[in-house]
Amino acid sequence: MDALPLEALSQIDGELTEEERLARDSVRRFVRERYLPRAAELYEAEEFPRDLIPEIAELGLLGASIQGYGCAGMNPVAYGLVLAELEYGDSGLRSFVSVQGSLAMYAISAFGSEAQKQQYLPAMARGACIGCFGLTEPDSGSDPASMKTRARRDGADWVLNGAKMWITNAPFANVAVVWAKVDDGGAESIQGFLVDRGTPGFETPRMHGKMSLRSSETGEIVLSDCRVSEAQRLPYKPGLGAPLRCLNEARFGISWGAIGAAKACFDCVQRYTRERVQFEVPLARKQLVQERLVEMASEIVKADLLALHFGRLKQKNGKLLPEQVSLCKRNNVAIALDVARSARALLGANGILLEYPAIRHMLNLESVYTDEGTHEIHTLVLGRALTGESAF
Ligand code: TGC
Ligand code: FAD
Repeated sequence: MDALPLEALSQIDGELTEEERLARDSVRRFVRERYLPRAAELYEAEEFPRDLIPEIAELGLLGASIQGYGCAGMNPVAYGLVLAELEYGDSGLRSFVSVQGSLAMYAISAFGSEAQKQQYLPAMARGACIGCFGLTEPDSGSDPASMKTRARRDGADWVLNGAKMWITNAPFANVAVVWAKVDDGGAESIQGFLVDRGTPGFETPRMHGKMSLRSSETGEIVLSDCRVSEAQRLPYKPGLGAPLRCLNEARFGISWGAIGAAKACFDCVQRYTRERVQFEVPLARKQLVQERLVEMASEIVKADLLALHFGRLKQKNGKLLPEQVSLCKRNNVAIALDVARSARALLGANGILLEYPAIRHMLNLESVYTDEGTHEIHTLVLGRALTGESAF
């Protein structure tokens, strides 16, 4: 008897438009033909495939949900579907696209001046200019309000000092969106600055030794009396709300992306357990194995439905409540990590080999569980909303 593919079980296809299916399928082809054959090697070598950036841009994936400025203007569901396909390949590949589009480009499109949008967005959509997003610091992760990076006004310029850490794409980014505290006439406020590579006092040393998201380049941003003009400041109402709005976009994308990683793990063990024989029968004939596969499939289908529901809501209303985004990110990343761990276990010893995708996704998802707001931070966001009490 044939095995039922996940998509036949959920029949999500019937809920998608032709355009959404086309966007998903073109990225599916790209990932399976161009990325997956290299995935293990890139992971082992701690290398992001920069040579693929022109193809990623050609597919309209950079700033995909932004309207105008050379961007594809995809609806939230199409954007989510393509991120899931990218993360079927590797969380590092999805992360590159999330940071470029949902964080760096979104910050410029939502909070930048018209001149900044014209200068950066079309080049970023073409992949000719890569961005990164510097919020986290060595002593300020879950609590970005405690950041130490400072911007001081000096005549017509701003002088930036401080250090950002764990910054995706920083080692090769052409422009960094840097969030810094400004002394605003006695009160402190958080503001965003666009710092171009080559600006004196701007360094981005690469971080090595990660055992997760190895095919994503992560670095620091070191700012030592780094001088930028007023034209490089994002001219919006100062406050933490602006970077957090960017995070809403990226978290929404991650909640779709994680499903892609989970599906890659499921597809692998659905095949493997039908082929691998122990005790003279395929593993798939064992009830404990079937139960594990059923749990994995159920959680993936539920995660798909959750993402689709909130995607359609975002499409209709133009935005989601932050708590809805937290619910999606928290649930979908947690189930993806559980699915990856189950897949690793079902593969037995083979599960620890890079030849199979489970261990790579499992280790990657440990980062995804922590970045864009840890699982616990999203629990507290929802806890605050449901009780009216802040427990941060
Ligand atoms: P709080 O007092 O709650 O809020 C401060 C101001 O911000 C507003 N706000 C939001 N606005 C939009 N969206 C949200 N999600 C918002 N959450 C809060 C809020 O209304 C308020 O506005 P105003 O006008 O009244 O001032 O702030 P808090 O300091 O208590 O912190 C809240 C908390 C803990 C939820 C927040 O700090 C947080 O989310 N922390 C987690 C930090 C985080 O997620 N960092 C991610 C860095 S980027 C990254 O990880 C990239 S990974 C690469 C990849 O994508 O693959
Ligand atoms: P901490 O905040 O120190 O938390 C440590 C532990 O304490 C966690 O379990 C956390 O949930 C828990 N905790 C914290 N506060 C509370 C509380 N109030 N109650 C209960 N538990 C709590 N940042 C960027 O700005 N840009 C990037 O591009 C970027 N890319 C990243 C890429 C990778 C691979 C990784 C791993 C991280 C990246 N980050 C980036 C940083 C990421 O956003 C932070 O790691 C994350 O926000 C958590 O901060 P932290 O690591 O300092 O942990």
